[in-house]
Amino acid sequence: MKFLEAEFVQGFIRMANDGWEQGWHERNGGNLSYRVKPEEVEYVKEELAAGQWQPIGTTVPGLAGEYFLVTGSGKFFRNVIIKPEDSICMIELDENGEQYRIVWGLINGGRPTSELPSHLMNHEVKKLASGGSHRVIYHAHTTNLIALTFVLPLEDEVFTRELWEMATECPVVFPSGIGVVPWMVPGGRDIAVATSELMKQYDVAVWAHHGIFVSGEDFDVTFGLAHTVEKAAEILVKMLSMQSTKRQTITPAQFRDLAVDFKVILPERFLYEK
Ligand code: 2HA
Ligand code: ZN
Repeated sequence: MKFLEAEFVQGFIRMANDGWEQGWHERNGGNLSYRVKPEEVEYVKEELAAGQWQPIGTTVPGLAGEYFLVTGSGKFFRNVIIKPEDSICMIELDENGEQYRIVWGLINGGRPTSELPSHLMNHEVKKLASGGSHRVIYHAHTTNLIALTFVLPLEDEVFTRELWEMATECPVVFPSGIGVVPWMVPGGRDIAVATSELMKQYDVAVWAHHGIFVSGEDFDVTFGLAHTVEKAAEILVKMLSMQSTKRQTITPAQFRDLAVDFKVILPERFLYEK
């Protein structure tokens, strides 16, 4: 029971359930991973049992020897809270970052998330870019953000600016903006490479006609980021449903004022004149 009582495991389960309750995880949609701290591995060490090494499908040397808690492929977020040992697993990576093995969970068989290459390549990028502070990668099927990928141009500048305008907190919560990945086949190395390229500069990417992909330091910040982006998307969907144009909005000059007071850097490329 110690494994399931560990704070990082409890935090992971709570976040998965929060996503389910938001309606972002129909059936087996979405996936979550957490880069476990050495002291957390130590805490549960006695309950780990190593399975067979398996290829990751990509190479992540920057994560060699690390442990991750991940949702299972084909598993339902809805079930994580009631049967975590069947729905999630902890994996260990080998010393080259080429293979993984399950060390806990998925007791009825199965594999880690189908998006494991995307998760690990993004963990590798964000670990480096954040000096090691980022630990959570989350993918969800956020309804309103997906809807917007049918009507907005698939450009980072447009998604960032339109969502910033929908709620004053947005530029403070995601000042570096949002990257947009065009429609791609999910689960493979190509979408992993395209996403990790964007995540070098952003903490949020949109997968066109598919969902959101976010990175953060802990469960609260990462869930909060997805929640904030999706809330802004919902406001934009509502606004566009009432009227195709805005009567008034937050202006580039007002964003610049906000940046000063809130001590954030808002790249000028998002503050274009319309
Ligand atoms: O089914 O969401 O992107 C899991 C997914 C794949
Ligand atoms: Zn998905």
